[in-house]
Amino acid sequence: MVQNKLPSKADIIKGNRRAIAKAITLLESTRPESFEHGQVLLESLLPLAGKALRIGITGVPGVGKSTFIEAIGLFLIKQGHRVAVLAVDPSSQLTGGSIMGDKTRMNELAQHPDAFIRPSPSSGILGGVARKTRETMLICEAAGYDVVIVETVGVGQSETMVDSMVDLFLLLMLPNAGDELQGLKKGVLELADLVVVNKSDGKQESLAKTAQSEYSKALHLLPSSKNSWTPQILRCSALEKRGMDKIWEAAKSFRETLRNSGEWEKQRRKQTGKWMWSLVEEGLLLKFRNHPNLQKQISELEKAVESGNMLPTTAATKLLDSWQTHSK
Ligand SMILES: Nc1nc2c(ncn2[C@@H]2O[C@H](COP(=O)(O)OP(=O)(O)OP(=O)(O)O)[C@@H](O)[C@H]2O)c(=O)[nH]1
Ligand SMILES: [Mg+2]
Repeated sequence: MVQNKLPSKADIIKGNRRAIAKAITLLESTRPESFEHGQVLLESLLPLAGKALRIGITGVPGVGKSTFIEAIGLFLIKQGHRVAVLAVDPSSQLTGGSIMGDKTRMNELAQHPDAFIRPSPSSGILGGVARKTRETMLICEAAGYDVVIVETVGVGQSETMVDSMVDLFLLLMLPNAGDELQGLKKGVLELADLVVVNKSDGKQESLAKTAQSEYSKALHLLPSSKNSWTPQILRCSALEKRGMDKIWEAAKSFRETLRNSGEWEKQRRKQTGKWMWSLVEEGLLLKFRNHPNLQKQISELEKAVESGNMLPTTAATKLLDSWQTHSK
């Protein structure tokens, strides 16, 4: 890539969308040179990042995530905020990405000059998706987006991963409490700082009210959550764009509580440390698996373990010993 084609730091800070998009493309690149340029650029922008409120949003398919993001996004823009929406969708390689697939549900937001919407990076590995999303988040923050929303589809691991990159985790729920609670992935409810019962409109409004009180009870039965904040259960209608004010009030109150207790900074520091370690783990594993001197042994031992001729512990010890010998 020619040097002068690289996006400039100044353009990104000014919020130039083309420059932001280019920077993200560099970070997502698999070409070592482009990747390197992306990292240098990101490093130079780092001092300007970190000022946004980072919100993770999850919920089962059809709960109304896209409709909700459109509603809250437009609400926030009206309040003078600038909103970036990123997606983490480990399956996006197959589906083409959740955000792009239904951009029609975020039509107004997608076209707004104060919003930036980016679909999930299309890398099959969850760790890879996480890294790119984190880095994209930093670019967006440096570009002046002060609310970053990270959407994830409700499939297993991705919630925990999104939780490790945001400040506030918001769980959207359907108004039919009983079924929903059972259908939820274990542990997801415990991650939530805000639980929002969506579709509280028309015939479903009374159902939503019941759900709200059911969830309140359920949450109080759970052991105390990640921090000193008591999770709140709210209701909204994303379709009718009602309830956004209360949700935003709760989000601000959350930030206030955690800032006052010192947990805000602590959580961010912990997340960054964890991020470093996950990169180390990923890198090591990749080197290990691709080590030219280990290939033969890996496939032999794998076969031996799978056929029941060797204990996994024995095989793992052998491989780690060889790795140690070869990486000296
Ligand atoms: N009545 C009502 N319908 C809603 C509300 N929010 C979303 N819907 C409808 O629910 C359906 C699913 O909404 P989406 O926003 O696409 O849901 P999603 O969670 O993004 O779904 P996936 O992208 O498939 O995971 C659509 O038909 C929406 O119009 C709401 O507040 N009230
Ligand atoms: Mg959607």
